[in-house]
Amino acid sequence: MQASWADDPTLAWIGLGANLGERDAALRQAVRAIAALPGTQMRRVSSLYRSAPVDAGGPDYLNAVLEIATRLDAHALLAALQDIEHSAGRERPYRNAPRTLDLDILLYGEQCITTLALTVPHPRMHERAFVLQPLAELAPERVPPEALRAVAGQAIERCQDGGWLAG
Ligand code: A4P
Ligand code: MG
Repeated sequence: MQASWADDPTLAWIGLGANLGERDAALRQAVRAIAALPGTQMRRVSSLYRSAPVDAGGPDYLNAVLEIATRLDAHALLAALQDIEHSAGRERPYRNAPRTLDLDILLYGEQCITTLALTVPHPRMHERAFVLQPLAELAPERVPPEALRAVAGQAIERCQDGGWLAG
């Protein structure tokens, strides 16, 4: 059994999305809940973006990316994020259904992880402006310029700087 605690904190980037309910309040609450996880420290948050649904229907999304330093291992972090999604009323009627809160692990340090439960880097992140644009604000070295160029045609608007967290 893999240990849930690492000796040194790992930098990780979490993608946040919501397209149902009080979207900005849900994202703010999620950031607070992630920052309160054991062994976890919030470092920075990106601007807030409004984006048209990609490969999905329903209302526009609000999206952002959060940078944390955590001693939780990647699977323990995933389980914690799923608990937070559940607390926000997340339901999963079908794949890519509209959602009150989606929390995805985009990057976990330099690790590449492929298990039944978890794929890191997130397998679809390089196809999505709503991930790459906010991630590039925080960790430009992790976003290849050609990937950003490839998603330049997607409908996305930066609607607030990092101050959105203050509400
Ligand atoms: N899983 C595997 N790898 C990861 C990871 N790196 N992070 C597994 C999080 N979860 C990961 O996810 C299904 C399963 O993926 C989990 O049980 C976990 O073990 P889910 O959130 O329950 O459901 P889902 O919606 O089917 O998948 P997912 O991965 O969230 O979908 P996507 O591909 O991320 O797409 N358009 C805009 N504009 N903005 C959005 O935020 N989001 C989606 C969701 C589609 N279109 C969007 C947006
Ligand atoms: Mg998800």
